[in-house]
Parts: sequence; structure tokens; C-alpha cells
Amino acid sequence: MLDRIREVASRHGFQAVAFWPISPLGDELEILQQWLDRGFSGSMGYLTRQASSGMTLDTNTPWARGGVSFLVRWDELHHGSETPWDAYVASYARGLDYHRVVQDRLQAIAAEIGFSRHQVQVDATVLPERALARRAGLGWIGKNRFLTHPKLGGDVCLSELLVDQPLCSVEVEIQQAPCGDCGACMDACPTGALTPHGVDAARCLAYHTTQNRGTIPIELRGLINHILGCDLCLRACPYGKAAGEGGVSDDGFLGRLIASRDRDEFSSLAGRGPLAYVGRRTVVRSAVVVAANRQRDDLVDCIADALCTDPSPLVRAHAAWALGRFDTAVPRLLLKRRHGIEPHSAVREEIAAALS
Ligand code: B12
Ligand code: SF4
Ligand code: SF4
Repeated sequence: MLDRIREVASRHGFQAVAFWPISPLGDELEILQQWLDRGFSGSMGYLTRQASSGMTLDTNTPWARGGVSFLVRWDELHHGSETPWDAYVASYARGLDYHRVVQDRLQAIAAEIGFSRHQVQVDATVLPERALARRAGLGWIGKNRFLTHPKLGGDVCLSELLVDQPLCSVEVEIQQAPCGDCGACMDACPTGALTPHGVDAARCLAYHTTQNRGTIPIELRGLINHILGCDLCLRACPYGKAAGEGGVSDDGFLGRLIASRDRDEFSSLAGRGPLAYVGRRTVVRSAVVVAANRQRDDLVDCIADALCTDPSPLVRAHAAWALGRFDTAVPRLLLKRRHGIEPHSAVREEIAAALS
């Protein structure tokens, strides 16, 4: 049975597969609890459910008897589906919606094997995916917290299949991280979010560009170079095998994104990919920040237009900050003019801060 699952998974494009028994996790629960106690989960309240269920995995799926972890590199997953936003997002967010692509593949595998009951999970809400993959022997978890496969590296997507029959009972050998005295990932993190106790989401750029749908803390804005995600702690790792920066497949894309004013305009640009999942307000908010950090002088007019006409105060506030980052006379003039007529007090405050 295990060889058959491996063979079918490989035909469906997965590069590594491993199995775990349905049993409570121990050390990992403690690590998760300490991480939560430190307040590192930001607004991601759903992660407390992992802890309160004791990570026994059987709370929601009492019928499950076995689990399979699948691993595929993000660049393989997106192969042949270049998208106009590739240059502006971390590697996981390129291409089409990975949730759907991977779910479809897992459903096809389950149908081909013919389990009488199964459930697929991709970027799951309650399953501790890294801990399970580590337990299954797929790789180690280093100081950058990536599940790193010895050959494929850490730039990989994890997904799981829960099935109604036991697949393995023996414990596999757990791989130990080769980090030693290395701390390259921690040195590379521009915000200090990567701590010895895990990632402090409140300081992590990946968190602020994907999960935080509100104001980005002002002290972090100047560090954001991607509309979605951050790869720096992966790129720094000698074992990480990170994909290259996305090519500039469409240089006009950022401007068109910032100029989108409603859901329809935004949807026609974002399609059904990861940008669509995060939503217009959040994406345009981050896009003006990225345009300023990349010093895109060609987009000053476009950002100014967002400051004056975007319906969202969140976008207008970040547009004010962004204009303040261009060291020329025109943006300052625009900011001054707008300060007198901007109806929203929080945006007026951002304009004042940008002018100070
Ligand atoms: C919440 C979340 C985030 C948060 C918090 C990240 C974090 N490190 O905790 C934010 C929004 C910041 C985030 C960012 C990213 N994420 Co994320 N995220 C998740 C999610 C939904 C839960 C993670 C979680 O449980 N965190 C809690 C803490 C405590 O987890 P942890 O530090 O990793 O520790 C756990 C295990 O690793 C293990 N463990 C860790 N160290 C050790 C050491 C020992 C000795 C032992 C015994 C166990 C152990 O035990 C802990 C409890 O499970 C998972 C999907 C899932 N359901 O698992 C994806 C997931 C972890 N994310 C993923 C990705 C790709 C990213 C980003 C790269 C996206 C990007 N490019 O922007 C960044 C990477 C940042 C980083 N350095 O981790 C992938 C990671 C793939 C991989 N190879 O590891 C996952 C698995 C999604 C997926 N299906 O592929 N993410
Ligand atoms: S994803 Fe970026 S901000 Fe978050 S811990 Fe890694 S390097 Fe730091
Ligand atoms: S960069 Fe160094 S310390 Fe960080 S995960 Fe990789 S090997 Fe470990």
C-alpha cells in the first residue's frame, strides 16, 4: 500500500511522501504552547485550537487511522503558470492558487487509491504540518523554522491526506537540524522576528503582508519589498534551496494594481491567485508601500491618485506614507494639498507624519 501511494503521488507531481500514525504529539505541543504564551501568534487565534485539541488530530476526524504528508517545491507547483505578479511576491505566492492545485492533486490520488474515507489538507488551520512532516521523517526543522528536506530544501509546500486505515505503526528516525553555530537566517531577518523561540508574527513581514489586514506598523514599512510574503530567512540558509526572485514578467502590473479602485477591477488583475485570496484593500495597501521602497518614480502619480481617490482610508493612509518616501517636491505639494481636504482623521495623521 505504501509503495502504491508513493507511486501515485509521484505521478501527480509530488516529490516526497511520508507516513505518520495518528497519535498525540508531545514536544511539539510544548513548543506551540510556549509560542502562544509569548504572544507570537498575533491575531491568528485559530492556532490556539491546535494547542487546545492537544494536537491529537482526532478531534475533528475521529475516523482517521493514518496520515500522509506530501511535499512539492513551490517552483515545481507553479511550473508553466507564470503570473504578472511573480516579481512582487515570495515564491509560495507565485502562479495560481496553490490551495486548489494541491487539493485537486490530493483528491485525485485518494480517488485512484480508493480509500473509503479520507480528507485532504493544504496549509491547514489546525494540523501542525511542519511537526507532522518532521515526525514522518521528511526533513528537519532548523532555526529558520522551515521544514527542510535534505535534497529538496525548504522552499516546499506541505499537504496531507487523512485516511481511514492505518498506514504505519513504526516510528521513523527523526532528522536533526544541522544548524550548529550557524545563525545566518536570524542575521538575515530584517525585523528581528526570527527568535530562538520561533517566529514572532507581530514582527514578521510575511505576517503583515498576508494575515494583517489593517495598518502595517510604521517601523516595519520601509523593510517591505514584496506585496505578499517574505523569503529572507529561507534565502539565507545554505540548505534552503530557495527559488530565484520572480522575473519582471509585467512591469506595468504594480501601477495597474495600485490604480484598481473596486473589487471588479482588482479581480480582473488578481484572477483567482493568492492576491485575490488576500483581497484588494490589503494588497493595494502593501503595493503602495512596495512601490515606495523600490523607489518607483514612475508610480508617484499613481500613488498620489490613490491618496486622493481610493475609497479605503487604509489605502489612503499607506499612500500618504509612500509619497513621503519620495524625496522630490511634487509629492510634498500633493500631500500638503490633500491634508486640507482629507475627511478621515487617521489619514490626515499619516499625511502630517509624512510631511514632518
Ligand atoms: C501560522 C503560519 C505562519 C505564521 C507564523 C509562522 C511560524 N513560523 O510559526 C506566519 C504568517 C508568520 C507565516 C509565515 C510563513 N509561512 Co506559514 N504557516 C503558518 C501555519 C498556518 C501554522 C504554523 C504554526 O503552527 N506555527 C506555530 C509555531 C509554534 O510553529 P513552529 O515554530 O514551526 O514550530 C512547530 C513545528 O515546526 C515543531 N518544531 C519546531 N521546531 C522544533 C524543534 C524540535 C526539537 C521539535 C521537537 C519540534 C519543533 O513544533 C512546533 C509545533 O508544531 C502553517 C500551516 C500549518 N497548519 O502548519 C504555515 C506554514 C508553516 N507556512 C509556510 C510558509 C511557506 C510560510 C512562509 C515561507 C510564507 C512566505 N514566503 O511569506 C513564511 C515563513 C516564515 C517562517 N520563517 O516560518 C509553509 C512552510 C513550509 C516549510 N517548508 O516549512 C507552511 C507549512 C504551509 C504549507 N502548507 O506549506 N506562517
Ligand atoms: S519571513 Fe522575513 S520577516 Fe518573517 S522571520 Fe523570516 S526573514 Fe524575518
Ligand atoms: S541558516 Fe543556518 S541556522 Fe538558519 S536554518 Fe539554515 S543552517 Fe540553520
